[in-house]
Amino acid sequence: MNSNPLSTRLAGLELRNPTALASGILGYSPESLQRIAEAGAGAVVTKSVGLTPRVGYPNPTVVQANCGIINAMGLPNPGIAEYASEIRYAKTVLTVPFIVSVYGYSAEEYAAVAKAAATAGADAVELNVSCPHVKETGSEIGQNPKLLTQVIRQVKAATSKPVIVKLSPNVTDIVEIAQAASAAGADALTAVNTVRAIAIDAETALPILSNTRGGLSGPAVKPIALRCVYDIYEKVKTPIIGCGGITTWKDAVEFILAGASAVQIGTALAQKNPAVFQTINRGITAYLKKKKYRSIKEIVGKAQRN
Ligand code: RRO
Repeated sequence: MNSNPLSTRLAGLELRNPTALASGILGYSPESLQRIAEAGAGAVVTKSVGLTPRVGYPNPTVVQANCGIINAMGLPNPGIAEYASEIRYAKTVLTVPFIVSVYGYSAEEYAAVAKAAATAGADAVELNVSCPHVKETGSEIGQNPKLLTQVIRQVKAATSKPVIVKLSPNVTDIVEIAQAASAAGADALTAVNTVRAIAIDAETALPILSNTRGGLSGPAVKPIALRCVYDIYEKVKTPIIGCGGITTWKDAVEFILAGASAVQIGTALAQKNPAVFQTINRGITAYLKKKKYRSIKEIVGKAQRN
């Protein structure tokens, strides 16, 4: 019998616990990703990388909102050719599964970047088909089941590594999108990316972010993300990674009860410190013990009514 009640097998990856660093929070540096592993994360996800470098949007790119933050970074990244050597190095440093987030402007580009990341040593790729505010990529692909299917099929054909698909909450029916991703061969679904939002400065009478609109994350979006996980689990068999405002062990347990096999933590890390991973893992362990469950596997989807 497995003696670690927190261990999770997901998309072919063995996680010592169900908490992972969400994409976009700590960038790309292998050392800072390993610090998060040492603080207790069961896996780490990089910021999204594309085929060619991108500068991103000018400042301001982040603004504090009530119970969360709104960002429009604009996908700043070094491009996969430069990042591939960091991926190779990261594999010698990292002690937990290493997931590289990738994006592209076409199915071919997603496949090329995913292949390069996997060849360099990524344990899995997470397809960013949900960035809410960069044209011709992200959610423009992830809200279109046909395009999404093409992207996932081409990525699956280009690599044998697990393919995780990060979904957008900014759609009419997330279940339809999750079903398309699952049918196209996604090994896991991350639900969800940020919620489209805006902040306005009454003094200047202008939007605060240089890009005008951005994506809201943090506790404000938790009930939306939780509903997305619940809805997907009800209809789709592919494993789910919950993401959206998870700050405490109770938040994490709620996502697992809704149907998540693992959770990603982002904004809580930006607002607290890396100890949040250990605090959440300890809390989940205490909950399992108190409720007399032997492992988290026993509670995945337990809140579903049918
Ligand atoms: O870089 C960003 O502005 C960004 C991305 Br790629 C994303 O997927 N989600 C988000 O809120 N911001």
